[in-house]
Amino acid sequence: VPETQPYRTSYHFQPPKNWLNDPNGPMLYKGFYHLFYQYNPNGALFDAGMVWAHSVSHDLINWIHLNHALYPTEPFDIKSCWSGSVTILPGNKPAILYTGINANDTQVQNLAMPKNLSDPLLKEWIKFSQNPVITPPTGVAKDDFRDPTTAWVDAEGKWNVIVGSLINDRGMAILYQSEDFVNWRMYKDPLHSKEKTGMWECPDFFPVSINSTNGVDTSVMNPSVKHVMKASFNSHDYYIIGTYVPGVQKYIPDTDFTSTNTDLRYDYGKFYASKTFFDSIKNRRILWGWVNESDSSEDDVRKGWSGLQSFPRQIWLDRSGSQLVQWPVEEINKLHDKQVSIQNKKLDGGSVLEIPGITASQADAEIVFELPELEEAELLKSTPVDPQQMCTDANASVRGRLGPFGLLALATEDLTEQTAIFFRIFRHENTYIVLMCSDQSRSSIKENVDKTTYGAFVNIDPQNEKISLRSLIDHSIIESFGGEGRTCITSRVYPQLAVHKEAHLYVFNNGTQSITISRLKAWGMSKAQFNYEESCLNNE
Ligand code: DQQ
Repeated sequence: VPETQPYRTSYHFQPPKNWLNDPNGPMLYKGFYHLFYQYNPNGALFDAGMVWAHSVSHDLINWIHLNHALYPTEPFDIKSCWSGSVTILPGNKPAILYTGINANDTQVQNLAMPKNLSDPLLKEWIKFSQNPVITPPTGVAKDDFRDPTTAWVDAEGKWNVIVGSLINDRGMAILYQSEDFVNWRMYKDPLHSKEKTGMWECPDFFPVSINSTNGVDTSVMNPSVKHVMKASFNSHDYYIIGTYVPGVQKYIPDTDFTSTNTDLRYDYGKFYASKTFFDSIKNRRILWGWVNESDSSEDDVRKGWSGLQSFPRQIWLDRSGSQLVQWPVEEINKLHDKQVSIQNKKLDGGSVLEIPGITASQADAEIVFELPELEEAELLKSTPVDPQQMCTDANASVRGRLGPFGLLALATEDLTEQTAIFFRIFRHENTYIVLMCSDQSRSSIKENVDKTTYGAFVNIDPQNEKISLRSLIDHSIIESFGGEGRTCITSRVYPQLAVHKEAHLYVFNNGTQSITISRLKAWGMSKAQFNYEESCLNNE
């Protein structure tokens, strides 16, 4: 990471320059992971003329940037090639369905196929000559119809795909069916919809195993799976878990979206327009999400780029069946450099402990806390409802009893700059409540940066389980996983002083009660390799 670009990351996916947003069509093909993504080849901000940039990897860590897979050329996508997905058709033939912005600014769904299936890199894509294959139905505005999902096969052998939309203040997943992947008919009802949710961008619909962390292929339907419906709206990725009844094309959520802040999210910080795919080699489902900037557009233009992809996360159904769990893919271990460990260390109230000897600007830290004084937790009179507000009202500098305790990341030695990721434990009637916060308020002495505090509850009972925190720290992004991945919070920060060698990492306890670090492991991270296919350089 050059000194002049302190915010570029060392192991998060990003192109060398320009604007990036949604992950598109992730897949595994002939041993290569493919990641396409929304990209503006002309600048650091979002604009017309979006393309599908394309990169491939053997390990989800090191990437080769290829030529753009799709870019505006035809009347049906002349203004932009927007988001979409890949479906692997029988015979191991990948097909892209994507949204084109046509000459008339209408959002239409287009099909593209690889030119040469024997090329594992799938460098060239051919747009179907009779595109578009799907156009907005009556009653749908021309700019509220986009982002087709990976298709699945139903009990009758038909292809099913959903497209995000909005009708009369009701966000929805409109269902289309096809026998040949070319001719699509709209099903009479949307697969799901909900009032007051906004336009459903980048929907995702996939099965998760009830009894296993393994993933399953998108077309799997049997009593051992539940189905997840994800939709992106109001700047967040919300999801519900439920039962898919294929014959009648009904999706019955266990609990529907409520349009309140109790709705489940993949991430309670910055994370949007995400997409999953099934990795058939390692039998897992992997999630990618777009993490946008928190600095100003002027800053983005100055630095020449904007947007990151999250670190890829494995995703599965929690034992409770009531939520999902996410965890960085195991390949991250390849980047682990120098390791520091701490065991059974008491942290008195009001203390700070440095994690020394690793590159704190690019690190992976995992801590398990024990709470010997759990009964001392603060009592809450009523059931708390707004965790983000609780984190905002009491940031890391506000002393509590059990907590705040956690990490101070990208911190200067004098703690002037610091991003605090921490927990507070409360008691309400006979239960304990675990609050997780990511406090960016002191992340930088710079102004004109969005320093909003994020917060969420962690669905664990500290009487039976220790409290764990893992944070992936990478110059200007911190992805935190609380309660072994039950609650995730991603933030973007722009320290001015705590950069490179000036960045430090600490464990802190700002409660009055002592806690114990039962174990801590932290690694400095090596830099991932990002290379070009030679010919790529001629593309821009
Ligand atoms: N981004 C794409 C759209 C999608 C939105 C355009 C979500 O297809 O709805 O870049 O971030």
